[in-house]
Amino acid sequence: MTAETKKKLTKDSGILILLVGLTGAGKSHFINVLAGTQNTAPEGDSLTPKTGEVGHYVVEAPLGSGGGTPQKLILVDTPGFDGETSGGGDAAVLVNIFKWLTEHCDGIRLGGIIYFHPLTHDRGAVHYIKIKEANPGEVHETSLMRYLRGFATRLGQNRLMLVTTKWESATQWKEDFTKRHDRMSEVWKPLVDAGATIWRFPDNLGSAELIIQNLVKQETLPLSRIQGPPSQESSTHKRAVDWSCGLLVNK
Ligand SMILES: Nc1nc2c(ncn2[C@@H]2O[C@H](COP(=O)(O)OP(=O)(O)OP(=O)(O)O)[C@@H](O)[C@H]2O)c(=O)[nH]1
Ligand SMILES: [Mg+2]
Repeated sequence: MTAETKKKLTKDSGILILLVGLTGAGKSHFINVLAGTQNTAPEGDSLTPKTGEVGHYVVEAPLGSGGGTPQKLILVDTPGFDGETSGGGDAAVLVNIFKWLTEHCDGIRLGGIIYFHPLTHDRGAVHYIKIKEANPGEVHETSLMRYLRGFATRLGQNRLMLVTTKWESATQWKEDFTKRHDRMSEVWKPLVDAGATIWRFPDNLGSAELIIQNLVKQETLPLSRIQGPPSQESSTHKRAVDWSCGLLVNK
């Protein structure tokens, strides 16, 4: 397992998997579980956002029960949504992701995107939907939900994995987290309708491997699937902003 920063990532480097999610949801922790170490990707404490910049880690893809040829995974760790580490909120996180992909990748194939949500967030649905008190029947999606729907739509079936984390905290909460997970599944229905799938990560290697195996058993995709067609715009920043705005457009 290594953190590599200089060489461009090509189709021979491995399969790229993008890890995104709320700050503190456990993106970096997931990498460490897969790597079998505690400090490959720096994890945060319980109070402050940690990962401030996009970066990647290389791990061997877990082989399924049928064996197969060993492959490398390029796990891309990203700053958390709602973390405000870079200022500018979720849109700024997306702009950073686009810039990183543009600067560091040259032909690498995409396996998919894993999105993390911690069940410890009370009223976790607020990250995705808003319901007006005056009209409870009217549900509005947050921009985060619309970004995720943009990813799901562009990726197609089974490529956006929505993963609930921090299951073992349920014992301290004295609450059945299955209910929270099921509630999130209802909230995420528009994402599932767009092709996303929902998974549980009870903080062990087996469940991390299961999630990864279900991604990599499918054909890989060109990175352009999420980046969109080549733009005439010469400035990377402008292209990144156009891209993040494009994700908001419902298609
Ligand atoms: N109990 C439990 N703790 C977890 C789990 N995942 C992460 N943690 C802990 O939660 C804290 C935050 O995890 P990180 O992996 O740093 O979260 P992150 O999503 O990378 O957060 P940012 O880098 O701020 O975006 C750390 O103390 C982790 O050890 C989990 O599944 N269960
Ligand atoms: Mg992190």
